[in-house]
Amino acid sequence: MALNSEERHETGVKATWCWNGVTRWVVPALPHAPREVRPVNYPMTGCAVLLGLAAAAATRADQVTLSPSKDNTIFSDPPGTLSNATGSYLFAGRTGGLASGASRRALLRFDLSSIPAGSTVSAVTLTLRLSKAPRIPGSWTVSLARLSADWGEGTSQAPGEEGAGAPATPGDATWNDRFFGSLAWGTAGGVFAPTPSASAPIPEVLGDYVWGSTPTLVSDVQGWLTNPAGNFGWVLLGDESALSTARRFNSREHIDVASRPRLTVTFAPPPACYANCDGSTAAPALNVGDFTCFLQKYAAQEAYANCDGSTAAPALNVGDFTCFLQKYAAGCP
Ligand SMILES: [Ca+2]
Repeated sequence: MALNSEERHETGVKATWCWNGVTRWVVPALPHAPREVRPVNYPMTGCAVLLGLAAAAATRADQVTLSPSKDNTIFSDPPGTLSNATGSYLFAGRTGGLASGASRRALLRFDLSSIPAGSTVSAVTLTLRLSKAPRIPGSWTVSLARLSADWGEGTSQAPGEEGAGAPATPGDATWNDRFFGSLAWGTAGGVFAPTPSASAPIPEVLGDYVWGSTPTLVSDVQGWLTNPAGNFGWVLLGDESALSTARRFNSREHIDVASRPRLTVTFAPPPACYANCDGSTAAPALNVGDFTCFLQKYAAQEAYANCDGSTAAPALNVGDFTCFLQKYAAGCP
């Protein structure tokens, strides 16, 4: 079925009506014209085509898979000065009773600079390789929580299976310090968001595990794109309410590159012409939809909304509205 250019606008609205079995076309609202709704005689097969086009337009996305830029493990064992900066493994959860029942927490940060500024993130997943766990059948929850303070990866390296950690070196993250010897966490064990961004049940069976995309994971990464200086990564938390819940995952230093932590980010790059916020292709490229789009991205604190590129906090402010209006007035080629 041929579709004229108008029909490529506002496809999301059409999708709603398609589910009702009634296909209607919303004429793109012009700044000085009332919104008009008129029915069109598309059969449901035509509806499917429309939905397909909508999906194609909405999923014009790129994807990157990143290794951590740093990772480390902190250990609660007194006096809280153990670390494992350059080891092959990361740990999360509690040890068994014979090993004091102490907790381990892993820290991971990813450099997002390969994602174009102004991109809109749509999905984020983390994959870790479980390489050791107590031989007790059953799953324990392992969660990711956004860290609120920076931390270090020094030169410590735990021996053997690495579960006992190693004495921290200057600049290492430990249970007490985010930079050993110079800066304490403030709260021992790390400072992070009280609500996890993602959680997954991790059984004792070794292999790859994926923390699937959640709105909070997406907003974490989107926020870090907008404000890279606030990107301190996540803490990986095991279940610390019981003994023997610890899980060991391969780190960014593991010799098997394919088994290292992988963060996959799906994103839509910014439009070629900034003011064409919704990326519409039919004429006129600039219309009221771009204002709605800008407001939505501003409300969602997306990097795109930082039109003037300011770096002082808050990055998004009234200057971005002025900037958007100026770019809109200047038009698109
Ligand atoms: Ca490391």
